[in-house]
Amino acid sequence: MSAAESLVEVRVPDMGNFKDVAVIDVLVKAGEVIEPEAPLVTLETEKATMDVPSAVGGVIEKLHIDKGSTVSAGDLVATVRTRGAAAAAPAASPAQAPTPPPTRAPAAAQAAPAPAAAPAAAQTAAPASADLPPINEPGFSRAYAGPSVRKFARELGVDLTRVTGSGLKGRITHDDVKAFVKRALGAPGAGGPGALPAVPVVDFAAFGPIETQPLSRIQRISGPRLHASWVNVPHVTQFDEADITELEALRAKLKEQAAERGIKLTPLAFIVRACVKALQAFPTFNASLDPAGANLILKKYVHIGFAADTPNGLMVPVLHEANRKDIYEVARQLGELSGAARAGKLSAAQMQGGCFTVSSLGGIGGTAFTPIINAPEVAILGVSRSAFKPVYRDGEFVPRLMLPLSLSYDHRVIDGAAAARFTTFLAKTLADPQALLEAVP
Ligand code: CAO
Repeated sequence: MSAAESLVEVRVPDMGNFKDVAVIDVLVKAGEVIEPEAPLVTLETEKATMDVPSAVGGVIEKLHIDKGSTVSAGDLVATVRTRGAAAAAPAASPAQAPTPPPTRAPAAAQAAPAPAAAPAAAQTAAPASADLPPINEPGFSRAYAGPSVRKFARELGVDLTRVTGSGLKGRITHDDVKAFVKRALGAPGAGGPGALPAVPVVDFAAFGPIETQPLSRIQRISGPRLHASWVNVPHVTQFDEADITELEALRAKLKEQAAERGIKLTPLAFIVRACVKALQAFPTFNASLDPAGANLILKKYVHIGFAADTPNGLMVPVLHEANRKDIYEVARQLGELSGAARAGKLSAAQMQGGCFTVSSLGGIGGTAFTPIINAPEVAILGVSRSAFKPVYRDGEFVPRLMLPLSLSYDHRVIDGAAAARFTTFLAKTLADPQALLEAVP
């Protein structure tokens, strides 16, 4: 042995009242090079398991215990040959024996000082991912895991209190820590980092009779698009009401006359006309973000999509150049396009180029809803069923026909104040139907 080398005895630390504790695993072999704090053996009491670490690094000169044997405090576990400064490390004396790692139990072991590695590791703990929650230190020191698992968890920034142990009696293993990190980052095969958590798979037939119906072709196309918008676009919905008492009175007067020309003058035609004016007044609503999200593309045309409920599912025909059409032309084209949508005869061009969408459920019912933006558009107007409500005017309540508006907008592009201004403008415009009848230049 050279002068710089020395032999260090690693002994079983104080384990409180426990004696004749089973050695359930031997983690190193004679001749193996180990780092300081490397676990040598795993012991199991009636209540817990714990690793016995070596306080020093070096080469395992001799192992003194076998798997399956029993040990008590002070028993010799291994002799480690150290080099240089390591020789000065705590050694043969039982009083200087390596401290046991904290375990959930026994109580005496919990009361023991923290392992030497922990404070140093705590200083260097750098989470593998900023997504991992911070470490709960008191909980971490009580977690039921050996020193090497603790060290590993420290390196990855894993809070052991959040890890479920799969080992004997709930002991946390390396694999448990790895599985935790994989889950936190999004497991490979589940979509990689940032993957959405999966919805549980349920065997519905286990609870009663069921019938399986395939989604329609349109549902299969529109579903992922709706989902993409829902997860990519920060939606906010602004609610408002428009007084359409006058509008409905005017529409009732004009309806028959329009019908003679083969036009169904529905509330939707007025709403689309009002939207055109609002989009002209607030150009950021008639825009899209570029794919990098760095620029806003303002459109100099106004093509308005509208949701149509068809036997095959939701379709969104587009009324092109809505800004160049008067109310009758808007109404005529809305009728033609919704007819074509219901018949499944819309061309691709008739569904493309939309800048803003109107989704009217007014003919069906409801008081408000939160429509999903037809991305990359930046806003969508939901319209619910109008109803007479008491409105306070000039010192008294008067019955007014109120139309509920629900404007969902992309908050990356549109501020809440702008959205409120937009719906206020829209409500004011709908309250003045004569202006909506004006010829379009
Ligand atoms: N409040 C009260 N009544 C309303 C109304 C409103 N907001 N909007 C329409 N109505 C009335 C109409 O006046 C009409 O009654 P009359 O025949 O007595 O005039 C009746 O409801 C039916 O109107 P309509 O449906 O024929 O015409 P429309 O222009 O209002 O709507 C269309 C056309 C295509 C938008 C509609 O048929 C439709 O498909 N709506 C569903 C849209 C949808 O599914 N949106 C959800 C998308 S998100 O899943």
